Amino acid sequence: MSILSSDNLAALEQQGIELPSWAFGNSGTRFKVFGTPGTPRDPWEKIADAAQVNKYTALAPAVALHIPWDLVDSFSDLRKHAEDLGVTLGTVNSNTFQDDDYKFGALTHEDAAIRQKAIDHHLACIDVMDATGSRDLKIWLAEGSNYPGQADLRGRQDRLQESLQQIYARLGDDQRLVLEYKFFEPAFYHTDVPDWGTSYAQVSSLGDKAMVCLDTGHHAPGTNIEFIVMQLLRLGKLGSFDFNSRFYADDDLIVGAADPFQLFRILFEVVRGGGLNNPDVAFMLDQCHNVEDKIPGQIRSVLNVQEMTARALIVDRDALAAAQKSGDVLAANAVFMDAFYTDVRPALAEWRESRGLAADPMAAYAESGYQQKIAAERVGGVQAGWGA
Ligand code: PSV
Ligand code: MN
Ligand code: MN
Repeated sequence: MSILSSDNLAALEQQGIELPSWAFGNSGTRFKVFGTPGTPRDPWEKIADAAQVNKYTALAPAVALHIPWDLVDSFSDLRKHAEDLGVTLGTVNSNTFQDDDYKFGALTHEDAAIRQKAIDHHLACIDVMDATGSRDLKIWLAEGSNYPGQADLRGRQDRLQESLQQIYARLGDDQRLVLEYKFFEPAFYHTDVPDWGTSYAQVSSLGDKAMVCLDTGHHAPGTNIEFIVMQLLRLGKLGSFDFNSRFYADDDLIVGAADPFQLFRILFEVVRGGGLNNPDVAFMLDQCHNVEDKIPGQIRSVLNVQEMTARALIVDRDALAAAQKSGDVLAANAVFMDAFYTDVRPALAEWRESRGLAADPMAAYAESGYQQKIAAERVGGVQAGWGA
C-alpha cells in the first residue's frame, strides 16, 4: 500500500504551480550573465519552454508574465499560444525598477507626475490582464532610501496608499492585487514595503481584492516564515507565494534546495491552514537559473514543492494534536519529524506512472531531445531582465 492515501493523492492531483517567464531567460549577478544554449529569444519561446515543464510533471499549468519584459504586440495571441501548448497565462508582474524616473521612488515618489506615470504603468498591466485572462496583478516595489533622513518615511506610506487606491479602483470584479514585501534591496536603509505587516496594513485598507504576496527569499536570516504563512492564512490575506531558496540574500535559487525542512514547515502550515488548493492562494516560483539549464531547473523546482507537500500531507495531525494537547513536547516533535523524514519519492513516481506520466520527469526531459533541439535552433537568447 502506498504511503500516500487516496485523500493525499487527490490533494496532490489539484496542485498547480505558476512558473515565472523570466526563469527561462538568461540571468546572473552583477558580475556576469552566463548565456545558456537554447535560451528563448522572446516571450513566445519562454512559454513554449514553460509548457515542457508542465508536460513532464503536470504540475505547472500557468506562466507568470513580467511587464515590460514580456511585452508583445498582441496579448490575446500570446494567450492563444499558451493555451495551444496546454498552459494558461497567470500573474502579471509590474516593473517600476528599471526606469531612471523611479530613482527616488515610483508609487511613493514626491513628484505627482512620476507617481502618475507609475500608476499608469499598473493600469496598463491590468489591460494586459484583461487580454490574458490573468487574475492577479503582482506589485513589488523597489522603493526606499539609503540614508537616515533621506526620505519622509511616513509621507511615503501615505502616498503609497493613495497610489494603490487608484490601481485597486481599476481592478475588475474577478481580478486581484497582491503586494509583495522585501526587507531590503535595492534600497539599504529603508524599504517602503519591507515586511508582511506593512503589506497587510496597505492591502487591508484597500479591500477584499488586495492580498499579500510572500516571497520566501525576502526575509532576514532566521525569520520564522511558516509563522507568517500561518498568520496570513488565519487573517485570510495570503494571496500568493513566490517560492525560491536563499542562503544569503535574495538568491532566487531553486525552491527547497537550500532548506528543504523550511519548505516542509511552510507547506505544513499551508495544509494546516487550508491554503493547499485554495484558489485564493497562488503558488508561484520566482527564480533565476544562472548556471544550470533552465527547463530542468524548473522541473526540479516543482518536484521539490510536490515532494514537500506530500510530506506535509502525511503528518499524522491527530497524533500531533494529541501530543500538543498533553504537553508531550518530544512526541509532538517526533510526529512532525517522522513525516519530514519519510521518503515520498517512490510513491510519487508510482502515482505519476499511473497517470501516464514518466516516473522520473528529469530523466524523461533529458531523454526527449528538446534541450538539444532548442540549442541548435535558437541563437542569441534574451536576458531575463536581471543582472545586466
Ligand atoms: C524582487 O526581488 C522580486 O522578488 C519581485 O517579485 C520581482 O518582480 C522579481 O523579484 C523579479 O525576479
Ligand atoms: Mn518575488
Ligand atoms: Mn526577490
